[in-house]
Formats: sequence, C-alpha cells, structure tokens
Amino acid sequence: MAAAANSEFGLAVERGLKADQKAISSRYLYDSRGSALFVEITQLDEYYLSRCEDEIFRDQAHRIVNAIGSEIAEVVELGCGDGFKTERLLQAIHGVQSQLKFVPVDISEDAIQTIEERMTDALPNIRLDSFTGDYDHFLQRNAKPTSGARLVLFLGSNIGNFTHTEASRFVRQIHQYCNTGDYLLLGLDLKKDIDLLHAAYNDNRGVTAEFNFNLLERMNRELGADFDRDKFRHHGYYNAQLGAMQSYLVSTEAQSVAVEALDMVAHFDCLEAIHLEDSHKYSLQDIHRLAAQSGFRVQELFSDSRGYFVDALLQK
Ligand code: AVI
Repeated sequence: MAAAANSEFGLAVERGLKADQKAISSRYLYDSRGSALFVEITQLDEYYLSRCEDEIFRDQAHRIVNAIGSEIAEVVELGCGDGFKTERLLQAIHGVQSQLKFVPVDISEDAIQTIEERMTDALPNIRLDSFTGDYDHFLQRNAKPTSGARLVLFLGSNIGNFTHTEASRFVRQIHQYCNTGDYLLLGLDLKKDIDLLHAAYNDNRGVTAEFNFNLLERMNRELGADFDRDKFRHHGYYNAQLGAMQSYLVSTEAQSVAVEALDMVAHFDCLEAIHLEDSHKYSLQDIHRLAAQSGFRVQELFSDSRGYFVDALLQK
C-alpha cells in the first residue's frame, strides 16, 4: 500500500481528490478491467464510433492507399487497440508495397503482445518493430526509415480525449517526428445530433457507467479507499461550449471517503462531481484548424456512409 501511494496512479488520485474541482485523468480508466470494459463499449449498438471507423477501413482502404501512393515504407500506429482496422489497411498497403514495416506503439505490454500475435498470423510478410512505452518517448526517439515515407496512425477518436490545446501540441509533436512527405491518418468523431452523442455515452446496458465505476473500484483495490459506488451516479452530457461529451461520477449525498494509502479523507457535497473524461467532437472547420496549427496539410477526408466519423489524411 505504501508503494501504491507513490505510484503515478496514487499521486494522480491524491492531486485529483484534493483539487477544488475533483478530477482524475481518463488514462487511469484503463486498468485490465477498464480495458476489457472499453472493448465491450466499442461493441455496443449505441457506440457508433468504432463501427463507423471499421466501415471506413472496410470500404475505403483502397482509396486511402491511392491517396498515399506506393512509397510508404513504414506504418506507425500510436495506441494500437485490437488491430482489427489496421490489419485491413496494412493488407491494402502491402498489396502495392511489399517491403513494409509496421511499428505498433502502446503503453500496454498486453496490447503489444496481442497485436504482434495477430499480425504474425495474418500478415507474416510485414516486418514488425513494436515499441512498448508512452508516445512522448517513442516520438522523441525518432528512428527515421532509410527510404520511403511513413504513415502515422492515430485512430478511434483518441485525439478527442485531449483538450484542443493538448491536441494541437500532440499533432505538432507528430509533425516534428515526420519527414516532409510523411502522412498522418487521424480518426475524429464529428459533431452531430446531440441525442446520438448522449446515447453513445449513456448506453442502456450501463457498460459506460460500469467503465467509470471501475475507477472507484480501482481506488478501493489499489489504494485501500472505501468508495461506495451506490452513492455515486454516472453523468455523461454534451457540453456545447466545449464541444465535448463529458463524463462525471456525481456524489448522490454529502459523504466522506477515506483513502488509506494516501492517508487522506475526501469530502463530497451532495451532487459534487469527479470529472473523468472529455470526448471532443470535431466540425470540418475544427479539423482544418487543427491541421493548420500543427503544420500539416489536409490531403483528403474519408467519412462513413452516415457522415458520423472522419479519418483525416494529413501530409507534412
Ligand atoms: C478512447 N476514447 C476515444 C473513448 C471516447 O469515445 O472518448 C473512450 C470512451 N469513454 C466512454 N466511452 C468511450
């Protein structure tokens, strides 16, 4: 327990629960149970995002390959997920470029192992050069390919969990990592009917709520906290000023929660919230602004048949 207090998670919880507006970063939602719950979210009827991006890769991989040409030598994926979409794209690129290298980058060793197994089985002729660690370390390492261009993938609306400032800083960092002529394919969720957004983050089966409650259980498990989940409610709503779906856990009564490892007690007023996540939604104008702020040129936008989601191909 003492070690847990000084872990990255322990320090983030201490800071987050002592803040005037309580907040814990969404990155801590992804312990092993949280990651499994997120996979369940991606399969929900209401969570259209994953299906839209799957559709784009299923139906338009050849158009993406036409747009990037055959000179791609290396595909780098930041946050590699389950590899399902990437496999389709790699297959299409490999059709025109036989000397292809794939570099999956993820903080989770399990995710890297899963994708390595998947790619070795499905695409044995593509060279694999995985990196386990955070994006900052990877992008600073910057091993450039000796010949040919690079395609960087940042899919699944992961950029949506960054504020606009963080997003343009991150895309600028990718821009610095790239050579002139390299590409970035960025998955972005578009602004749309507010009821669809609410349904996607407040699903009927309560999987999204469970995903958030898991953070209370993680604090109980790892930090000896005594959160009673029945005294909190999941609250997900669209903040139009921010252009983002926001997720909170709201205390349904005034209460105190002890966190043994941190030797602290957190006090909650009735309806006081812990902020967990923002999921930003983009307009086409927002996408062009993000590209311009980071030095990229928008080459082409690939959208699903309902126009809910975009994979934006940017070039340096
Ligand atoms: C990982 N990320 C893009 C998801 C999103 O839509 O913001 C996380 C998520 N949170 C609740 N549902 C899905």
